[in-house]
Amino acid sequence: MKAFEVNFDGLVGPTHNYAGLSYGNVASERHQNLVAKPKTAALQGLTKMRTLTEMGLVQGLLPPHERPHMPTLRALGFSGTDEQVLARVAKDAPVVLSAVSSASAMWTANAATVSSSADTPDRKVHFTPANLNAKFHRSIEHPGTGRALRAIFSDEKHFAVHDAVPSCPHFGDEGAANHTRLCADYNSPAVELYVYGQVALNSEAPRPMKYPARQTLESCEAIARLHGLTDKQVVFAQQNPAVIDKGVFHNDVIAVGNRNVLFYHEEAFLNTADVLREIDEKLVGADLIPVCITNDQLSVEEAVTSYLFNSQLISLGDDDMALIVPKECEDSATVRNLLDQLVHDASNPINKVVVMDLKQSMRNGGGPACLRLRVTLNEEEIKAVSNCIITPPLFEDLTQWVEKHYRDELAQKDLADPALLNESRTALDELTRILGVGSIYDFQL
Ligand code: SUG
Repeated sequence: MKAFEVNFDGLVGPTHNYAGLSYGNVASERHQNLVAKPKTAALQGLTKMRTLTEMGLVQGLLPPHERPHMPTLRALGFSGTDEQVLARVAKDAPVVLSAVSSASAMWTANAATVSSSADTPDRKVHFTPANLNAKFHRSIEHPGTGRALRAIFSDEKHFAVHDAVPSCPHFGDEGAANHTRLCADYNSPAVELYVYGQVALNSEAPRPMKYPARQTLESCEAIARLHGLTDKQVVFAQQNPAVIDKGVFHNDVIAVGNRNVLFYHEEAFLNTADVLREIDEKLVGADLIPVCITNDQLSVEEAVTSYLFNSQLISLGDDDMALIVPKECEDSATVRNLLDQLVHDASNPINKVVVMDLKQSMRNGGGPACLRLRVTLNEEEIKAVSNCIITPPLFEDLTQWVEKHYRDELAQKDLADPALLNESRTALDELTRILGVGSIYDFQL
């Protein structure tokens, strides 16, 4: 049966803001306290979704989370009416208010790790929501993500949604941003590449000196076990700690793969030659096509500012591939030249580049690849997805919904405004009706 890569993009939530919450993510730190434009951010994301549908891809979306998340504030001891809770947290712990207001669930590459039914022993698509325990504002996402995934992938004949692995540094997990499914064809069995930043239990193993390594080998192993994968189906590779210290907080900031192509920077991994050999040995029905960018061609620093590797690498038909790159790639003559060489190089199938303006998300360190969760689905599974597949009418409804409910601008001081909480709840309540996903938010239960 034919299978497709379906991208589920995160719809940007109404509280999109710049709080500088992600130490180790240079864009997040650099843009702290900037006034955000939530409406523009959501429309930029929707435009990317529409562009991919127009290129012939099946495109899905995942709904935003409820923010500010009042149950978290109450669990932290803030009490009284919602207005009193907001006033107190704004005064006593403004960073906590920023964290529970973050629209970070938009970066659905961190929502979960996904194994396709072609890879799993029970022939179901398996999802494990990421615990995201490295950052407080992200650690509160996984219960909401699990609920949304269970609403959308509700058919237990085809889908299995696990709970996140235990949320502690030992099992730090950032989801699909550190996971790549390499295969001959979407419907053929794959090698799943799991990239980790450190080994939690081995203090001798290399680890970054400056910035945190968010993903552990132990969590990668746990997820592969949960999904029923065997040794022959997985490759565990360590990220080069030196690039984490240069701002590569997820592997998808320095590498992207599609089918049998791996586009990566030479500094991305430790022991690169071994990693490539193991992938190639385990890949069934095709040879790996490594597309390496060297230090001489592009520095790691420029890879981080341009976000070249945070592109989506997509298939156009059977033979051709396109890179969906952020507009920031156009700002660098080096990157422009590299892209030009890449599309004219007949030794790889990449022959088209599409530029997207995602500036609002990019300023928080979220490029095209961060904004999407890839789910390989065959024709029958696509039919079983309850909702959330983009069609032209749904795109129109969502655009109108954003225009109606989102603010043009949002600053840190606005997060304490009780009107923002009400606006957000009204918007999300309406969204669940538009999407037909039922009640998925705490305020609806
Ligand atoms: O976890 N930024 C996100 C960006 C996630 C990007 N995802 C991938 N690479 N797949 C993060 O660091 C910044 C929020 C703020 O500072 O307001 C933030 O959470």
